[in-house]
Amino acid sequence: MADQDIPGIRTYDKPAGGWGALRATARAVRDQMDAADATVTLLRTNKPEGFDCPGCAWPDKKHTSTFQFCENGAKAVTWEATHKRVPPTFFAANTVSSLWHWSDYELEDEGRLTHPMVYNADKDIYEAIGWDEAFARIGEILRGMDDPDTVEFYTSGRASNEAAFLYQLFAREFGTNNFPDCSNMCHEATSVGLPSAIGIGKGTVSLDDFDHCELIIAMGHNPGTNHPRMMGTLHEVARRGAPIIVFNPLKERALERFADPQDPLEMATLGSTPIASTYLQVKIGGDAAALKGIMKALLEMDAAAGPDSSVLDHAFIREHTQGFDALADDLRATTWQEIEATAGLAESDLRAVAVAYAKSNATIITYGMGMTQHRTGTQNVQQVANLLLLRGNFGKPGAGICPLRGHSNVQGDRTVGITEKPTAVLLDRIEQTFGFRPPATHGHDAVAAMQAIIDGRSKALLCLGGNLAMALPDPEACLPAMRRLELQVHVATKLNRSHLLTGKHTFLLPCLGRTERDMQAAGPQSVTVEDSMSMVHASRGKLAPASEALRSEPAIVAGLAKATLPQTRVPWMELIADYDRIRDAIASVFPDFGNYNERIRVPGGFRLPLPPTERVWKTPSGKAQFLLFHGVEEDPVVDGAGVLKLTTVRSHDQYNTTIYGYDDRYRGVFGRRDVVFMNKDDLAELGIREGDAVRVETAFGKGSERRLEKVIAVAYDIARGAVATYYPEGNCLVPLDYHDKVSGTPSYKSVPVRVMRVA
Ligand SMILES: Nc1nc2c(c(=O)[nH]1)N[C@H]1C(S)=C(S)[C@@H](COP(=O)(O)OP(=O)(O)OC[C@H]3O[C@@H](n4cnc5c(=O)[nH]c(N)nc54)[C@H](O)[C@@H]3O)O[C@H]1N2
Ligand SMILES: Nc1nc2c(c(=O)[nH]1)N[C@H]1C(S)=C(S)[C@@H](COP(=O)(O)OP(=O)(O)OC[C@H]3O[C@@H](n4cnc5c(=O)[nH]c(N)nc54)[C@H](O)[C@@H]3O)O[C@H]1N2
Ligand SMILES: [Mo]
Repeated sequence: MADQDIPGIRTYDKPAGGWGALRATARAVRDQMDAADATVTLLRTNKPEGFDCPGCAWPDKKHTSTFQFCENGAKAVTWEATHKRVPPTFFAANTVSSLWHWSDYELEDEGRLTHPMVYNADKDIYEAIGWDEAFARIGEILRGMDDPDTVEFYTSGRASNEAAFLYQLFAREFGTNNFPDCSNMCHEATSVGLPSAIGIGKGTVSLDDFDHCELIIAMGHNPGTNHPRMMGTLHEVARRGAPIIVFNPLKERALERFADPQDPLEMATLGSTPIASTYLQVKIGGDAAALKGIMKALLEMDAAAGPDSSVLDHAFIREHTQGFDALADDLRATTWQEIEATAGLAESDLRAVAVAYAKSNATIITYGMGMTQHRTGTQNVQQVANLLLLRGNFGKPGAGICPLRGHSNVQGDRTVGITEKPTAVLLDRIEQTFGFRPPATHGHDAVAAMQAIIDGRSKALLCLGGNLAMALPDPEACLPAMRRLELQVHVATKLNRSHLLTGKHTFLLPCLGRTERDMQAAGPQSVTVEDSMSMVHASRGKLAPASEALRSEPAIVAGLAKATLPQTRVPWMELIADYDRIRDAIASVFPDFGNYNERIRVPGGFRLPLPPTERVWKTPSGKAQFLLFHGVEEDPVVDGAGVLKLTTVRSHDQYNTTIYGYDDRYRGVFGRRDVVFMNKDDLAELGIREGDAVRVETAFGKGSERRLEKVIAVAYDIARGAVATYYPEGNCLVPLDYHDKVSGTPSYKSVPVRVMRVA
């Protein structure tokens, strides 16, 4: 669809996967690792005695399967296991101010951090520091804080269960529930929205369910890039003829056609398999309306089919749910005109989805950030649950809800206590196990933490991984605020921009990655992680650590805690000597982890209980709940002249704020990221030609002060009225308080904007 003469913009007419994916993998290996090391390392990914892929949270068949090829998994692994290093001499040669001018790609591509470092403001450089001294100085500063609630404990979702458990214990013994975490920017709508609907804030399907489903509805996710191992599953489902209905404003190549590198015939013949049977280019933010349309159509079909109708699962609705009548009233009161206008889809298309859904005896709905990162994120997720409940799609093979989680252990971190709103049960159990009473006052999530930092209420920020300043919206407000902090501690594998926003005292503490051997007093250790289907399993790295000075995340957290809390009740050093002891402590606080150590020694690990799979509903009423969606208050400017809706997405060559490279192969972009994807009719209406330099402005609030400059317009097969750009570049257009009021999730996927040509 691209003009041929725009540099780096080409039409990509091949399927996703295939030989292109193999070539890209070879390139990732060549750029980062020795080929021999890489082969051995990649072969250990997701194996019983191997390590869990840091790429995504999609499960594996019992972690026993033969090697599953995955281009973006290989990128994640080789990026971590790279031979490149960032030693103290690098910092001596580069001031922090000079590093600021490096791109995000260049910063991380320098390689792995090797030594603990402390910022010296006089010289504007990071200098090496010993571990004990770093711990002692951090401990002293933390002890000097007047109020524990002025300290923020951020977690990014790569941390293992063991590291995350110790981290929350440290923060709570210190005296706060300030747990901003990456999940707050990601699947918080799931964590908050689903418990009131089905009694648990997690997905309910297992991999086996994909063998039995008769229909998949895939909403707002891009698995060819972000959950590549899911493509094997979708490929199988498509090949056995089950329909896959996609809701996505952008045409994503992997959801259209995929060549499975695992399939010798497809590879040899350059064949491919169509994935989506129907592709509906919903308007940005139109999913809840689309779901209401499908439900409205179902209700009408059910009424037309008479008293014995099986369009709805009446027995299930009677026995297991509450709120059906109110839902039905609301759907009848909602007009097709409203639905069509908000969803941007025709009544006939939504009726066709309802027919397919009514035919299927077992449906899975999968969804990602295209559903959660909206001001209506929580309601979007709840409408998914409603649709599934109408036909009893819980607690039977082949059916259920499948949120595609982000980071490889983001779900596990939440399970083991990273939450700013602890339950009384959690506090009691921590007290019973460790003998101190943790605070009960609710703490900050990610947005609230940054707001507190901006206002000066919070003075210290500890980060267990991640790149918080770049991940959050509104860099204009966040970046200067970070520099005003009294203390920053970053536990990290690689250098990123947040590390350059130095406060009064700033420390970089380099840690082991998943791929590396973790040796403690009792010998080599495994950690555990939970995938997006609630399977908990062990992960053990084998590579020699990137530097002898590295420590594991649990050991760093223990070191910080011990140095900060002289009266601690937690035997930190004993716990980290042998991670079995951390797991015993986890099992003592969370009974679902009973016999934790035995159960992770079984290949594949174990599954945490998911009551909805047994049609048990841990809601206050004991029933699953239909929850209504009436829409949110209007956007400040929704349909003003020339106002479009912006979404921010990941390219094929990035992992969140980590930029592996500048290509986005499946969308036909090569060697650049400064693009804005637009519908060709919108371009024409605005008098913009493809390749023109444009400016994107937020269409409300400070308005034209929020600008993305120096980008070019690219015509793309995207819904009318929708605009897409890359994350994190687009974050400057998202106000920090423009978020889902229920879950706090920033509305990264739906911002009213104007686009104009610049000279
Ligand atoms: N290689 C790689 N793997 C990753 C990551 C990565 O960055 N790189 N990130 C990890 C993390 S933390 C996460 S959370 C996941 C993210 O995985 P995804 O959820 O797939 O992430 P996004 O790139 O944000 O893509 C969201 C999709 O939603 C669509 N979309 C945008 N707005 C709307 C809308 O209003 N409605 C609908 N229906 N669709 C919409 C976009 O077109 C895009 O296809 O992946 C994880 N895995
Ligand atoms: N506009 C926009 N913004 C978004 C999103 C979006 O779709 N659009 N998505 C949001 C989502 S879903 C998420 S999850 C957040 C991501 O937010 P974060 O999780 O904070 O960000 P990452 O980019 O994943 O963090 C990368 C850094 O993690 C460190 N790291 C990597 N591996 C390890 C490890 O094993 N241990 C430790 N300690 N550190 C490690 C490295 O130093 C690396 O630089 O961003 C959010 N921001
Ligand atoms: Mo995420």
